Amino acid sequence: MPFLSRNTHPWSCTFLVLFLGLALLSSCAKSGGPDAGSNAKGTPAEAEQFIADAEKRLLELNIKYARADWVKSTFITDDTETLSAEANKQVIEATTELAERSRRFDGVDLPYDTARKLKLLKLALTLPAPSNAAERDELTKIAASLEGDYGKGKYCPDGDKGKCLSLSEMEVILANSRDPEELKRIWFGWHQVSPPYRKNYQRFVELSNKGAREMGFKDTGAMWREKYDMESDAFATEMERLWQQVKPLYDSLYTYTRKKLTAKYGTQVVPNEGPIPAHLLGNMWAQQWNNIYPLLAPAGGDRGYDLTEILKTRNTDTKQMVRHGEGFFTSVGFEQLPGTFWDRSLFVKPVDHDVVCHASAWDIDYEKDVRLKMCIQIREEDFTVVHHELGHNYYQMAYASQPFLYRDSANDAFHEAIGDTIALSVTPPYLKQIGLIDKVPDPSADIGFLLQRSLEKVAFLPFGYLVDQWRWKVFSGEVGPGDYNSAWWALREKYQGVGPPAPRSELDFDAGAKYHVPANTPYARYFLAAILQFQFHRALCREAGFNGPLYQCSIYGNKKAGDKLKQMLAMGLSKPWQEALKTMTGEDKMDATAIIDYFAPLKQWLDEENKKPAAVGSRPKVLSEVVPT
Ligand code: X8Z
Ligand code: ZN
Repeated sequence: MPFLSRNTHPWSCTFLVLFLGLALLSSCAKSGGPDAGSNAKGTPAEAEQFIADAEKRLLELNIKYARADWVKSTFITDDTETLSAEANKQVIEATTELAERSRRFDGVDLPYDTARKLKLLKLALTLPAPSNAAERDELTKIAASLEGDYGKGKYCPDGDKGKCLSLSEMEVILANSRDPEELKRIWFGWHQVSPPYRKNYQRFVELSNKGAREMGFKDTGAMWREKYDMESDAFATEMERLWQQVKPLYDSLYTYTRKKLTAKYGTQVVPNEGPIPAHLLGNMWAQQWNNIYPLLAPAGGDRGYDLTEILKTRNTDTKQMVRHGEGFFTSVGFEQLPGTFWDRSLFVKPVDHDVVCHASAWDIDYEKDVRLKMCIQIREEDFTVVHHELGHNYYQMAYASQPFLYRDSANDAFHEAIGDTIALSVTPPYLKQIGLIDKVPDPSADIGFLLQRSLEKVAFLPFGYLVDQWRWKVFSGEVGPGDYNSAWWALREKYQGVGPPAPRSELDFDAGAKYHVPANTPYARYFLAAILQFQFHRALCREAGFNGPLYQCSIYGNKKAGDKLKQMLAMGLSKPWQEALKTMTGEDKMDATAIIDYFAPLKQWLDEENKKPAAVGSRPKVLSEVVPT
């Protein structure tokens, strides 16, 4: 629910979930003020006053909620969960009531902004919360507990409570170990976290759908798809169009990766027939493969530096990691982050209490009190995530001067794409400029650079696409509770060509082991953002007057590109996303040609490599050979 999620301060995570989950679901049809229930049409002047009052009231309640939810997410206890849920309930009640009352302006001829804000308010209200109070409460509680359960999740090998591993610790092992047995143990260990809440999730889906239907939607998934200023079905078609554009690139990367993994582990571990086992790809969800770059690096064309090594050797601390991100934004003309950001953010995983470690960027007061919550580790992956999160924070500050109902991104994928767009400018010459490397590697390292980046960006595409394919099917009932797990793996095999380390059953709940499922955060945004960020990058590079290959462009220090970016960010949600896109790129459609251009030299190289005989077997397998299409 992008418009309602605007009312959620942390972009991407926790709170989004709460809002998407709780708020969505708990619509309390409370009768409101003096005009509630009146059939009389309101006048344009009344509509304007109504919106002004609504914005004031919602701003206050949302700030209260943001504070309570921040405390909850940085200190998970029963009490903080209750306090946060209570504040959330107040936001929900007010929003519900206002949306009800706004109906008296339906069909009235109104000025553009008033009409748009009324529409946003109504969209915010399309929360699938059953009107039945007991069901609404049940749903609210389930939604709160699901994210908490994920956040508290641990794996204690051999049941020894003294040796428990957090998700962060397990992620490090998944990234660095090359022992398939250890990788498998850790993978299974983490995937034990979700079966206990599988039943709750099932109930959550039922109740949420009930709410969505009461609001006139087919189901919760259809409601999510409505949020893109398009017909629900047209949006699904648009996603598929983009996926088809990028699929050949993914296929080339997949084939190459498979060959290298077979060479490393043998066909006993990577069977010639069938998908790549998910525990071998360096990431708990096999969603990004950059951590196994060392296994895949081109023989004569390694990228020539290891940022994790460099950051560690220099004893970079978490604050310096964030300073690097800030430094990029200020170089293109953004202000420094406010003092309160540094005082109030959470950068380090506390040792003595549970927090929601999944990174998120918060907008506490809708002005300057922005914060980062992230258990930062000193490694390249987190260097990139810091840029991602600061993109959210700079967006939040850029639209702070808009009226409350416009304080959000053009659509949720825009919010996800900004920091990543900046991170695309983290090129070797940039790293040299800021003193992180001594020498820019020579051009023979370009393929290594592109390969590393493709393992982060291209490998992600099918995962980004399939998470909501699964959820949409679950919400629509096409996948019933008895098939949650088999449907999840069918999609993972079909799109990613990845399978579980050993057969799974319906006692498992592997989709639930991915944060955004228990947290109820829509995921299509990340797929779209993965494509949009290259479109943004191309436009900003053009603005900066860069003419070379797209992958060599960095807008570091370029105020002209920065101004262009700021112009779009400052629009917030005041115009449909197509207009925002046009402001920055001159284009009004999402388009994958930029990501394809960016990786064109790599694609050519991969295709040459893939023609060569494999060390094991006669020829590297392509995706369609191992996974029936
Ligand atoms: O959840 C995130 C961000 C916060 S919005 C850390 N991402 C997705 C994920 O981790 O699954 C960024 C990439 C995809
Ligand atoms: Zn994000």
